[in-house]
Amino acid sequence: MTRRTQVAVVGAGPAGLLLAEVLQRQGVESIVVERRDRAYVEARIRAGVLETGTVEMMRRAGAAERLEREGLTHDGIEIAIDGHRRRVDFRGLVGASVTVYGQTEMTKDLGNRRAASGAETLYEALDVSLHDLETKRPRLQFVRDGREDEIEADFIAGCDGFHGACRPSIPAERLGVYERVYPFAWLGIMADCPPPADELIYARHQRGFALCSMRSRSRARHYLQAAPDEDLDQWSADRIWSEIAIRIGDPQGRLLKTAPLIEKSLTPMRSFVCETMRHGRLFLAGDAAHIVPPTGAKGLNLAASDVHYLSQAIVAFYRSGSQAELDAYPARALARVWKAQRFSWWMTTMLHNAGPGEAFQDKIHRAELDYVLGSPAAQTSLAENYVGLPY
Ligand code: RFL
Ligand code: PHB
Repeated sequence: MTRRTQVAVVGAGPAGLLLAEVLQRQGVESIVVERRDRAYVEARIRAGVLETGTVEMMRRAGAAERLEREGLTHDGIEIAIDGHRRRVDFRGLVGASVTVYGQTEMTKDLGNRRAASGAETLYEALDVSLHDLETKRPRLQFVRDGREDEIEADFIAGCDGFHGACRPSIPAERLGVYERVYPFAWLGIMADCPPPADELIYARHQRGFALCSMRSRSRARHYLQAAPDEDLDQWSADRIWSEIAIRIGDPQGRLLKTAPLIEKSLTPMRSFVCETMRHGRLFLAGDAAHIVPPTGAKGLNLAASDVHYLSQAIVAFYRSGSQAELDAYPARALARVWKAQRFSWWMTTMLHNAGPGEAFQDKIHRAELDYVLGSPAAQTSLAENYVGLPY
């Protein structure tokens, strides 16, 4: 059967659901097509720090009620160098803050909003393929419940993440891609215990980077710099907790509470930008077009800013018939993407150990961090980028 809609959205992650719901509230209809089932999508533990702009996008999607009630406002972060902690005061420096709220919760809220509005989300859609992208009637084909299905749309939004089907549908010779892979990864854990401080602690230590984050006052989310091929079986809970304690400067474990691990995973670190965010009537948004290393907490927030620019362009098209905003989408989105790439790369290199044979780099990065913590001007720049550049 062939379904017909205005915007066919591939991927029900934050980018896809946010786009579909923001469009819905502006009278533009869409169908979302997702490879996994809803429970899987909503349980994927990832980001946790939202910029003001991302919170505003949740409002524009009509899905911010619980976020406004349960999200934790953070006015700053702490940075530890070799165990000595200092605070960077975002509110004092730039008059803004961030909101700590799990990506899992954000996806659930958007999924509920979408279900309540009666708009269609087709979960467990397999073998998605894109067709006729350079015509006015692009199509999506896929298999669901063992049957072939098709959507014909005015536009296709590629919100299917880094490993999705949309970016590979652009002819290789048209793709402009920039990439850097880092020689380290993050070992991440989650546990039901209070975090060691009221705000996040980013730590640079001779033994490697550590981050103490949270999902709530009773749920901690922590990360340790590890090798990209680290064997997680070598990391018992005790070893992980004591390593975090050392790296944040709390070797006696006075601040760091512990609890059984409810998750343990390894995340590779990569910077990636596909500058071809549009091909005919296909538009990419979020991780489908770009990946940042997580140190600056920018990935999910970039997905939200892409959705801001893309939804504006699509709505303008339906209101005025003009393509101008659609034509401008890649340049507008990329201007912000590259600034967040720079910030994420800078935070990553400054806070991690560069590894064996890189003693000079390590000295420079440590000196840079020392400089930042001693300079109100440098801290202002960090704060301005961390809370999110304006749209
Ligand atoms: P997603 O979340 O990957 O969603 C894409 C969706 O598309 C589906 N899909 C397909 N559907 C149909 N057909 C196909 N062929 C498909 N292929 C894929 C997938 O199943 C999925 O549901 O991309 P999206 O929506 O662009 O969202 C991006 C964010 O998820 C990502 O940038 C962040 O999680 C990155 N990130 C962080 N970002 C922040 O802003 N702040 C943070 O604090 C932060 N911390 C993190 C992070 C990412 C992490 N990991 C695991 C990569 C911490 C970590 C550890
Ligand atoms: C998280 O809570 O998962 C998190 C927080 C800050 C980051 C990255 C991840 O920079």
